[in-house]
Amino acid sequence: GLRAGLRIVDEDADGVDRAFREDVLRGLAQRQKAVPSRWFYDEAGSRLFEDITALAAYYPTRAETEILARRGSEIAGLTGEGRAVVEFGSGSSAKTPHLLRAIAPAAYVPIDISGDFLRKSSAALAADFPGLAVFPVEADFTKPVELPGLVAGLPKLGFFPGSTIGNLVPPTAVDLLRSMRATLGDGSQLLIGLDLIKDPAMLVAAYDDAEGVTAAFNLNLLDRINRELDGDIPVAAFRHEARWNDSLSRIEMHLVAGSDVDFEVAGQPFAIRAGESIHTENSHKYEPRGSTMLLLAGGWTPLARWTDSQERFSVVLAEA
Ligand code: AVJ
Repeated sequence: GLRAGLRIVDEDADGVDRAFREDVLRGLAQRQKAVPSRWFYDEAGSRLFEDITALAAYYPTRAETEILARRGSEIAGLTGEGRAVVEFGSGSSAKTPHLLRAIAPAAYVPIDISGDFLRKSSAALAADFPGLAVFPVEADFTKPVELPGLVAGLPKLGFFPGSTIGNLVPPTAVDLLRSMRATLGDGSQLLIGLDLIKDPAMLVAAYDDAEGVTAAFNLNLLDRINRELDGDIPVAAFRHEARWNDSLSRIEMHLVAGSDVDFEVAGQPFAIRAGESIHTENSHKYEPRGSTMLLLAGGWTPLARWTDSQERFSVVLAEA
């Protein structure tokens, strides 16, 4: 059953607005304009991301789900019984049932910054797993999170699917892994999804689909800025672009200006020249040794690694 939600971070609407405004104003003032990708996920953006996961070209969701569905008993053999599963950024918790069915945990602790989403998906999951104790925690998991006292005595299995770690540049990714280590404690394990380096054409196709859903997802950020930060960015002057940055091993998403544009956001003037871009996302891809080095730097020792049948995506189990 669903236990009383614990409100650890109570960031009010003003607090979110302030952080958004600061990130956007700082990012648009840079020589390479940039807005952090975490601001994609307003209501429209979250819906568009769900649409992305169903696209033929966007392989990560299907590949990772295949791994979790097929490797459940192997994963369970290595995690053992009786752990509390702690999911970071649980969102809609779409992949969680596979894991919960496989390892039959003692408790499930979804952590998400979005309380509404968290409560809805926790309630749905608790209904599907009637015997499972569910303790949702509304918090920013980029910092160490205090877990509910009722799971304090249980060994933890952190769950961080979706290759969300890929959105972070390596130093930030290492900080996050260390925070998770602090949240989960000694004796814990982490099950994490990492996307693999592959043919750049396949990578670019996954981030620039023919249906234009990813383009809409990227451009929605400008609509959000205009709406929430009193902006007048001419959205139609920008086009979506996905680039493979080979030296940094990442897909980058940009919004490229088709003409010289002047605009305002929150009373501040900005200008962008034709051909210049606003950099909106990094999605880092790893080869096996790179993911091992990243995890080790973050305080985690890999125990096992699985890929899907087409070797597009990896899931790694590591121990503290
Ligand atoms: C949710 C961060 C894993 O990087 O693949 C999908 C977001 N961006 N298409 C990713 C995303 C464009 C996605 N993550």
